[in-house]
Amino acid sequence: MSDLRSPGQDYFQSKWWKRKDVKQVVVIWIIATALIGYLSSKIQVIAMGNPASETMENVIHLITVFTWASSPVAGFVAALALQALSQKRHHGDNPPPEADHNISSSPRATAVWIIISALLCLFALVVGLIALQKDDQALLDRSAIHVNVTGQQWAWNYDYPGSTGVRSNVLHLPVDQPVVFHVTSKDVKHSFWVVQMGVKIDANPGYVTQTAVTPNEIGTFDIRCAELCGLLHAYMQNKVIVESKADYEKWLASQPDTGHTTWTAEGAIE
Ligand SMILES: [Cu+2]
Repeated sequence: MSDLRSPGQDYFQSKWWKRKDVKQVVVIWIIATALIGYLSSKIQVIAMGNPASETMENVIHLITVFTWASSPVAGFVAALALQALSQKRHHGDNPPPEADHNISSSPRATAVWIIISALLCLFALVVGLIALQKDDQALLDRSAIHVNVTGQQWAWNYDYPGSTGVRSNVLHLPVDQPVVFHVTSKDVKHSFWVVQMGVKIDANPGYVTQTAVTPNEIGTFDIRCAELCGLLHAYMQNKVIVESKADYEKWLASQPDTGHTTWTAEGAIE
């Protein structure tokens, strides 16, 4: 073997795929990819609960696709680490022999990795943009009701434009009815997150952001702040009650006029 060749060249000019350590890495890679892909996608979805809107079903689909697309990368890193850690370690005074292969000096390996990561990024960008476009279309639904959402340390309040000044700290929504949220904050940045409906948007002081969803399940679901906003951020959560149209109308009519509805339906702060 010539001393003039770099270790990386040796590695790729020998029949590297027949090496025992390479075969071990490939086997661990396949197992780790399957485990990481399955567990990561399942645990995330279970943690968020059953979907309460079509938007959430799309979000779960997107999470699953992204997780499976990235799990071979995570699986490969895990396989290299596990294979290396499982080898005999050197004990005693004599140093171990230098490694006879060095993949870091191989231009071919570098090129393969750059191409794979570029393709993965492009895939995430295109699929993500397509999903976002669906959310934007929902904002234009003319049959939607409107709710103004105000975040402040550390609570959410909901105003119903067009009602008699109804303000509530529990969100009520009619089932199967599109709703547009106009979201702002009184103090610092928060993030309005209706967990089981797959809706999340920043609440910024001085601005109104908008998002929309159609709840399709009757029940009680979680609303949380998803932006670290101070000491009691973890407690900045309340509930959304999705009910029949009749129950919703009854609830709205039973609420006292608090004089808090200060926005227009378009979301501008008056
Ligand atoms: Cu917060």
